[in-house]
Amino acid sequence: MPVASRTQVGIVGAGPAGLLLSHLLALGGVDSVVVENRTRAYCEARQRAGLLEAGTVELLRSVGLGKRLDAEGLEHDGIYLQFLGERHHLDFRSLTGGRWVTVYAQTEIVKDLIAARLADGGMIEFSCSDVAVTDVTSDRPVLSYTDSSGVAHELTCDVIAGCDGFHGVCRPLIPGLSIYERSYPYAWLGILASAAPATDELIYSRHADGFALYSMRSPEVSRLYLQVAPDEPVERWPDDRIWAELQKRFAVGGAPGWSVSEGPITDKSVTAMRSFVATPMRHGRLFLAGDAAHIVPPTGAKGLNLALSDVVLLANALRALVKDGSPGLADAYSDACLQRVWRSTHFSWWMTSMLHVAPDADSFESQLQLSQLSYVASSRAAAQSLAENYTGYKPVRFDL
Ligand code: RFL
Ligand code: PHB
Repeated sequence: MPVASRTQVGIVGAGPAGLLLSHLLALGGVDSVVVENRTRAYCEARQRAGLLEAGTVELLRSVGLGKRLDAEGLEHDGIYLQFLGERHHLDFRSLTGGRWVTVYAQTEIVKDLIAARLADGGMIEFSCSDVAVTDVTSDRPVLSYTDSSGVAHELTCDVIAGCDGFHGVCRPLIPGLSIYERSYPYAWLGILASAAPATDELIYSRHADGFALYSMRSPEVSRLYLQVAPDEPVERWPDDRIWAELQKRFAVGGAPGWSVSEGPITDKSVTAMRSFVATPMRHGRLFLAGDAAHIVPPTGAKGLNLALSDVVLLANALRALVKDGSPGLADAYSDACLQRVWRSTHFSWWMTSMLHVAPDADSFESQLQLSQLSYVASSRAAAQSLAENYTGYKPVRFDL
C-alpha cells in the first residue's frame, strides 16, 4: 500500500519554476511538496540560462533570495550587436530610462532556492520515479510517486502545479490543448570555459557562417555558444575546432588585436531551438508553469524570466484559491501569463531570425537581416524597442 499524505499544493519538478513556487507559497502560508525525478546534484549542475531581467532580480531580492545574487551577479548596462565584422553597443540604461540586466547562472538560482526551502523545513523529494498525477478535475487531485528509497507515496492535494519542463508528465493531461509551434533549422553548441571573458558585456554576433554568442558566468568563467546544425553530434566539435570557429565568428575589423580568451572547456552540449506555446495553462486543479507550457529559443534570454513570471502569478492565484477560496485569479491565470508569453515568443523569434543563418537562406533573406541589424544599431527608436523587450516588459509583482 502506498504511504498516504496530504498537502495543499503538490508541485511536479524542482527546476526554477517549481522551487520558486514552493518558496512563494511558503511565504504566503501555503504548504507544498516538490517531487523531482532527478538527483539534487543533477538539478544544481544542469547548465542553462544566465541572464536575468531587472524585474526578475527585483523579485528575487524582494522575497529574500538576493544575498548571493547581489554579491556574485554581474550587472550589465547593455549588449553588443556584431555584424559584418563591426561591433555596436546598445546602452540599455539610456535607452530605457535606467533598466539593466544581470548575469547570474540558473544553476546558482536553483542552489539558492533549494537551500532556502530546506532551511525553512520545506519538503523536496529528489530522485523519484513513477511520478503520476490523477483526479485533476476533482477538488482532491493526487500526486503519486516512488521515493528514492523505493517507497510508494500518494499525496492528496488541493491543487497540483506542473512545473516539470518541456518533457514532463503534466502537460499531456490537459485535453484539447491548442499548440503553437516553430522549430528552427539550427541548434546551439554551448560551452563553459575557465577563461576570463574578453568582453565586459554580452556579444550577439551574426557571421556569414552562423551566429555566435559571447556570455559569461563570472570574471573567471566564460559561457559561449555557436550556431550549429540541428542534432549536431557534439563529438564533431573537439575543443580546437570550437575555439577556431569562435575566433572567426567574433573577429572584429576595428580591433585587430582583440580575441576570444581561451581556456579549458568544462562543459559542452547541443541544444535544439524551438518556439512552443500550449494553451490553456490550466485544467481543473492542474496548473502549468514555465517550460511545461512554453519554450522560447534562447536568443532573447527569456525562458527563465518567463517561467518565474508565471510562478509569481500562480503563487498569487493559488494563495487566494486555497486559503480564501476565491477563484478569480486562478480563473484569470492562463490568460494573464499568455500576454507576456506571446510578447517573449515574438521577441525571441525576432532576435533568432535576425541573427542566425538558415541553411536554405538566400541572398534576399541575408540582406533583410543585415538591414534590420543596421536599423537597430543606428535608430534610437529601433534600439529602444529591443532594449525594452530585452530588459523586461512590465514586471509582475508578488503580493507579499
Ligand atoms: P526546467 O528547468 O526544465 O525544470 C523542470 C524540472 O522538472 C523535472 N521533471 C520531473 N520531475 C518529476 N517528474 C517528472 N516526470 C519530471 N519531468 C521533468 C526536471 O528534471 C526539472 O528539474 O523548467 P522550469 O523550471 O520551467 O525553468 C525553465 C528554464 O529552465 C528555461 O526556460 C531556461 O533555462 C531557458 N534559457 C534561458 N532563459 C533565460 O531567461 N535567460 C537565459 O539566458 C537563458 N539561456 C536557456 C538559456 C535555456 C538553454 N537550454 C539548455 C535549453 C540557454 C540555454 C542553452
Ligand atoms: C547565457 O549566459 O547562458 C545566455 C545569455 C543570453 C542569452 C542566452 C544565454 O540570450
